[in-house]
Amino acid sequence: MNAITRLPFDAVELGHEPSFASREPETGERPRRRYRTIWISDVHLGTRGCNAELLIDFLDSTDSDTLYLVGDIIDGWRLKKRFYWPAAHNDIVWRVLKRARRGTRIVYIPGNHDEMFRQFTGLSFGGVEIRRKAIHETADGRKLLVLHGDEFDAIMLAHRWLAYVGDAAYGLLMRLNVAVNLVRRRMGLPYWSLSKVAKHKVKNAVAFIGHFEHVVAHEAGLRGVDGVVCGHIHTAEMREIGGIAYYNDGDWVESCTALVEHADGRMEVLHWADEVARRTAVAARPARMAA
Ligand SMILES: [Mn+2]
Repeated sequence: MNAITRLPFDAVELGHEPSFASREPETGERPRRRYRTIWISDVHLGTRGCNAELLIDFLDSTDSDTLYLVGDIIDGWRLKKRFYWPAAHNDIVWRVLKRARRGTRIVYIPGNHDEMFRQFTGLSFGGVEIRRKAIHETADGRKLLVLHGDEFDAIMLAHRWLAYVGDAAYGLLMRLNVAVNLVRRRMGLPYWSLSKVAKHKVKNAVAFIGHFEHVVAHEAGLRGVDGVVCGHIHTAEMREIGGIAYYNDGDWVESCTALVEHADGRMEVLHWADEVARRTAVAARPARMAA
């Protein structure tokens, strides 16, 4: 193995494009699924919880006219405490910037974990527009308010004690989730969200999520839009609440989900771990039959 090809800084000095990771970027083996719009949020780059591999796979498998990054993309809180930045996290930034260069409109709405970027609201970097919130018009003419969702935390004050108690338990659960999936991957099993299962079993968490959804939909209704797209609570959803379409694109820590708009304005939540599991099952079938 040639050492130079593995060191991006040597490559820069030699005048080549820096190769950020051990794998070839954007191999393009699969045809990309085309959507009108894609929303992703709560990626939490800079933490061990981020499922970078699945997100890279998603970015390499899809394309869209517009991509919304709906907050908590980079976890500045965690990075401040402890610097963690593996090559795969660079790969994600690289892919997003390359998308902008290919002509995708990219709107970045920072959340509470990447609030340091909020000071750049109204500016544009490398073709990425930074906004506090946005109004998206769907192909079927509906107006959707797009925001991260932490702006409703104040209204959710009644649930603060739960958030506080929940935080410690949540951290432990996340570490467990990483450990469980490390073992699963070694055993050749697909990604499985422990926290997703646990969270849906905890009644309080369900009540909290339900309350958040109602608050967000109500606030969106007051602003005269047809619907709202947010993230923040790491729970993908798509439903009607009081005449308002509530969409949540989920996250890439627990559920690995994205919200997409098809060419005709139809919306869908994609569960990427399931998509990958399905693809590998299909690929493995002939081998299993031969054995
Ligand atoms: Mn958040």
